[in-house]
Amino acid sequence: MLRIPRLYPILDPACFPDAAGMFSAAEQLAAAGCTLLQYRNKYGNARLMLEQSRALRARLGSSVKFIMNDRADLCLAAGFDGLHLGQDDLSPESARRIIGGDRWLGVSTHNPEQLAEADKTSADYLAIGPVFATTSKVNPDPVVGLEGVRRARELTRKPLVAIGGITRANARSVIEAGADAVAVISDLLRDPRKSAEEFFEILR
Ligand code: 3NM
Repeated sequence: MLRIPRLYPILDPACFPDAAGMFSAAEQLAAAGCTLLQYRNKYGNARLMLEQSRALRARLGSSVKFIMNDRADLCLAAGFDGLHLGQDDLSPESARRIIGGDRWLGVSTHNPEQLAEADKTSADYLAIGPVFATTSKVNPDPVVGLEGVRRARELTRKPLVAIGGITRANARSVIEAGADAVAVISDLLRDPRKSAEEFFEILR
């Protein structure tokens, strides 16, 4: 079973003024000790997404594991280390056939039924969310709260990633509820290096 770092930053180009800002944030996160990053782009075309993914890899090298959101094809094309699927993407088994057995596969879930279902697949880790209210996702599912994290913990032995509205102020409570890691967009945007260092300090 894989060992997932406590902090799992998600880079979404929609949250940055330009690509250079996103690349700079990625470098700062790596400097703070982040070893796992997800690239999530809900608006870009495939060509742009591949360009940005390759640029991320070129800048950060292989010390960081890169996870592609949604797109198995771009995961392979960019030489990424894993793929993260939502409930409307390819099924985990279909995606697994494309990415092979060695790359990481993560699956987003939003309630106990989805989590139990995803637990039966070859996913390497499961995500549960949104734990708290979030403005980073369009049409988020209802918040599951810390109780949702506890319930998820009871339903799987796979590494559990909590997502949605997680900040330095509430991250500790999310880990205490049973999550192995927190996935974060907003609370890493301002001064990414300092913020990530503070997350690591809080989650030690
Ligand atoms: N997925 P922030 S919540 C990308 O519930 C994403 O599956 C979610 O961003 C889910 O840290 C979310 O800014 C947004 O709240 C996370």
